[in-house]
Amino acid sequence: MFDSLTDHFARLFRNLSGHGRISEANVRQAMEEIRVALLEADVHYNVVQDFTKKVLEKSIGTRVLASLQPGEQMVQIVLEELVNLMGPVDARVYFVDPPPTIVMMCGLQGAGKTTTCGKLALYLKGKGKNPLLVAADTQRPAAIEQLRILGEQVQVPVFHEAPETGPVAISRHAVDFARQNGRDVVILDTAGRLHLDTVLMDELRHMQQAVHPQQIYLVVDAMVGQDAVNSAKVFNSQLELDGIILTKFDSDTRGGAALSVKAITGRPIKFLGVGEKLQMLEEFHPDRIARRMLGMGDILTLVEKARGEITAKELELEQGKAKSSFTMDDFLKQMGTIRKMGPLKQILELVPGVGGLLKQVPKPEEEFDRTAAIIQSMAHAERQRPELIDGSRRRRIARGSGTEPADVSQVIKSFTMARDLMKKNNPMTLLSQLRSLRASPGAEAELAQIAAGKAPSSLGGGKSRGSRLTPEQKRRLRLKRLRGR
Ligand SMILES: Nc1nc2c(ncn2[C@@H]2O[C@H](COP(=O)(O)OP(=O)(O)OP(=O)(O)O)[C@@H](O)[C@H]2O)c(=O)[nH]1
Ligand SMILES: [Mg+2]
Repeated sequence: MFDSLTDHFARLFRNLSGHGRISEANVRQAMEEIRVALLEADVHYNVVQDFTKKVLEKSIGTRVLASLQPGEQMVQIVLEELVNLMGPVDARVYFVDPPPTIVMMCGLQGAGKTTTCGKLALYLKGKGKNPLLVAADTQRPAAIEQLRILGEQVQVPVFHEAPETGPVAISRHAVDFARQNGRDVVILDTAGRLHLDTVLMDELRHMQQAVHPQQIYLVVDAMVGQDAVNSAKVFNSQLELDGIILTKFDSDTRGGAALSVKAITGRPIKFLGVGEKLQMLEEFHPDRIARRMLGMGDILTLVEKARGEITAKELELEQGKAKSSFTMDDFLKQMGTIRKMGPLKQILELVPGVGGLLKQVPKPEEEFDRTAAIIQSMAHAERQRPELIDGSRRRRIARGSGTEPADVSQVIKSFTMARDLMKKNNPMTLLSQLRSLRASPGAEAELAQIAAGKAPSSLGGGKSRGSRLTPEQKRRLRLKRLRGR
């Protein structure tokens, strides 16, 4: 996700932090670099101009120029302005009383409307709602079947009628059905068109007039960039959108659509689609995305993902292990749990300070698989007590797993570090930390600090309390983390 943008920012802040103080000329030069980075990320020209102007105004004030930590101050200003650019947004869906709340999904062909209907149904079910999916795309015969299958997967009923009935009548009938059957949210899947045309807009407007949806969401493919933003503007002028759902955010999007769409259309992004699977819908939080763009990680989202995957039983087992003996087998299991949370690259990007490291491990899945193969090639006793592994055992394990002895050493080293971390500094394991973070009342503030790169102690970054670093050393360490190295 926005690799190039993050790279640009990292380089820039690294340069700035090299100076004890910075001059107005330094700030202006940095702004020029930010301008280029944003344009390359396919952010709308007007948005870039406006953004750089705002950052520049703030930066040439005393806050940066008179500061002893100009680089950090500048990062903070850029962060604030990125957040302002994408927000504010309330990611919640509003429900009407009496029900049902009607949500209409619209967008160009292939943007991800039907998939997003399924995702939203699952998300709302998680919020205790009883949604009804409606196949109001009568253009493509296969569309009804596609929605029916999705409905089955998320266990939400799908209302459909013969295509000849037409989308307007189908929508009306669906709302009646929902009223009579206690379905409190109606999600209308509509037809897409290759281009914006009056037929599409007329159809959507007729549906709107027939059932008065309380929420109209435009589904936009993040990969399309600028063009997507332009089409969003047209949709908004015709339909008065309530929000935008940006899909395919897991692909190699440059970030342009995410950064431009609010400024251009005045409508906020409400959700992000981050994968084809139905649980891969994230609420949109501008501060979290801005942090990811700056390579600062996103602990809050990480915690939310962990919440879904870590079972109480796993946690109990792990905590027991942390107290007694943590073995290679446990290490393997822990890796398996993290893998379940989603594509590793996506997960790792959320960890503060890890963004930059990903460059060195372009395919973390393969790295995980290799580690697993190495552990699986160890004898039972070796997994319990890796200190048994001497030179000849190491060569045997390497042969067995198709790796090099140095790889085996590396795995043992990572394992030892993880084990020591649990025993000494962090009595709580990684998984239990993720779980406990959400449970404690002050967690949000603590996490915001961690996410700001201040003290990622909970993820094994070392404790800041009680350390004997000088303020200058601490400052350097913080900057290093901010830069994701
Ligand atoms: N990687 C990724 N793929 C997605 C995401 N959302 C949707 N897709 C894929 O995009 C393709 C099109 O999705 P659909 O939901 O059929 O799109 P649509 O807008 O309903 O398409 P039409 O009804 O033909 O206009 C499918 O292959 C989906 O799996 C996402 O967030 N990430
Ligand atoms: Mg569709």
